[in-house]
Amino acid sequence: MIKTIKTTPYDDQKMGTGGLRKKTKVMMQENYFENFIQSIFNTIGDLSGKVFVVGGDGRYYNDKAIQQFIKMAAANNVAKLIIGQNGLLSTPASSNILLKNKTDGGFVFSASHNPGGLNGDFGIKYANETGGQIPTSISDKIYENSKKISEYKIYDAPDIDLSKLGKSKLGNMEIEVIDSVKDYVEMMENIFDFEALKKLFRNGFTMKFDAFNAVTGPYAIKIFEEILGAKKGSVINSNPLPDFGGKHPDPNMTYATELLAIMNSDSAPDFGAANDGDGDRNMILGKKFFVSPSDSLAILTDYYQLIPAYKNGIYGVAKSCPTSTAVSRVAKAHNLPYYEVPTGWKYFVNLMDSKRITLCGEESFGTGSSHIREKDGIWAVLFWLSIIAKTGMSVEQITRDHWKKYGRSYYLRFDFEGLDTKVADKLMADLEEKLSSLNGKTFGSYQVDKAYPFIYNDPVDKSSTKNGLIVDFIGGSRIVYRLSGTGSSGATLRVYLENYDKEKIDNNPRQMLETLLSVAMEIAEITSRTGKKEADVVT
Ligand code: G16
Repeated sequence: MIKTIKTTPYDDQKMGTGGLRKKTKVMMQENYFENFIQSIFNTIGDLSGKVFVVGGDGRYYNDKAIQQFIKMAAANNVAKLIIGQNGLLSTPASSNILLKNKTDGGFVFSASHNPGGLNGDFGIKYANETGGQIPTSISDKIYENSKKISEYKIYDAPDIDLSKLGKSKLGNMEIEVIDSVKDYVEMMENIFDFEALKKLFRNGFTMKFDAFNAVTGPYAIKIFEEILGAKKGSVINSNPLPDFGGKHPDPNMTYATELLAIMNSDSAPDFGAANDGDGDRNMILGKKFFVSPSDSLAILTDYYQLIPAYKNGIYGVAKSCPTSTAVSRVAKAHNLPYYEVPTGWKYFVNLMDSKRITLCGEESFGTGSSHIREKDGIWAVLFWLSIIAKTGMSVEQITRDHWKKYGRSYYLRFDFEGLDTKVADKLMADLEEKLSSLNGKTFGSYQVDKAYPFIYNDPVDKSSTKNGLIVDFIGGSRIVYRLSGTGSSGATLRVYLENYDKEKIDNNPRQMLETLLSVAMEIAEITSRTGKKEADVVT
């Protein structure tokens, strides 16, 4: 039986950079999740004939949310749902299933790299038929709808058993529970040379992959251990748990402590990697060696010809604005079209669909290609392993070789977290006001070349987006300021620093950026406005 439930709107359901992300307890408020899903359905309009992919990263409230979603979809006339077994699908796997089955959209219940559990975060990522997350023009409509919502429809029925593969029905809606891993593995086999990778492991190559007890465990066990032959135990924290076993599934130098301890020990394996909660972010490590995500994108681009799927050529490459300029030098050397977009994977989608780019990446530990319309953590790991297999070099040798060839973009991101939203907004507004007065000004040895807001004009849909403030210095250094779009409470100011050096490639990034950090603090008056003398997280 279909029930119509009367509800009252919440006024905070505006999506950020990676969908709607809230504290789990906020998401669990009465009708909160349901209001938002109904707002999406209302925005789409007629749902008859529509097919959606559904999954999540296994975090707390996933089970309840998926059951509610199924019942609401059936009540709203959706024709079919394709659901990952036990409700599990990584974000890249979901994008693949969406595109492969030419469905009308996909839902991943995940707050990505944010912690899970009752006291953690929950989130909803919504992709449309492009396979990528919806553009702002649509999320704005959903937000408007959510502010006016007065009722939602839901099927009054028992929960669906998601542990069994196969088809069933709820009302007129078909439900197909699929293997969460199978299609993804097939896609990877079609991109990379798996025989070369098997040989690498046969020859004794060792790795550790940290899945943070989130969604990538089953994917990583299947691919690295079962198919490629990495030693049993190469994948750690492989069991998806509702609270991720208390881990913060953010693959970076601050949160991947267990993996970092392994990789920094004298008995470190040859290679280390981690993915985030929903499997779209990645971190790459060598023995006692860290690869910055910006360098990773540049290196993958430089070696694209080694990968079967790309060996006949790629369209071009793109990075997000705050990502270092390293990849731009590679693009130039290979004569590849090169684009810079605002932060948010969705901005790459138009460039991929219009065949302007094949590879892209972001400083926030995301790299990917047009095989899907999301960033892809395991893909990045397989790409690195392929470079190692084909060149015979270690992670460190590959990276140092890159710096020798192109120079090095010393790069770090400083996050000032938990700021009062009003204070953070004012800091950015005032900084934008004074940007033009900075032109030509000197701060110690740094002279401002040009200071300006980053404005992106999409060549495909002609939309214009402003996100981030840039201060370029003479000599190639730069500061980018922007506010995070993925937090669940308060504001986070991100300060991205880059110092390019053609000759000096062996220095410590922190030392190389210390003076620029003081300049960045001074320009934005960070301490006097926020009370923070230093960043909370440095990645
Ligand atoms: C999301 C987007 C990414 C983006 C990131 C930025 O990542 O999908 O494209 O780089 O947010 O985060 P922030 O706005 O906090 O800097 P994810 O992995 O959280 O979905």
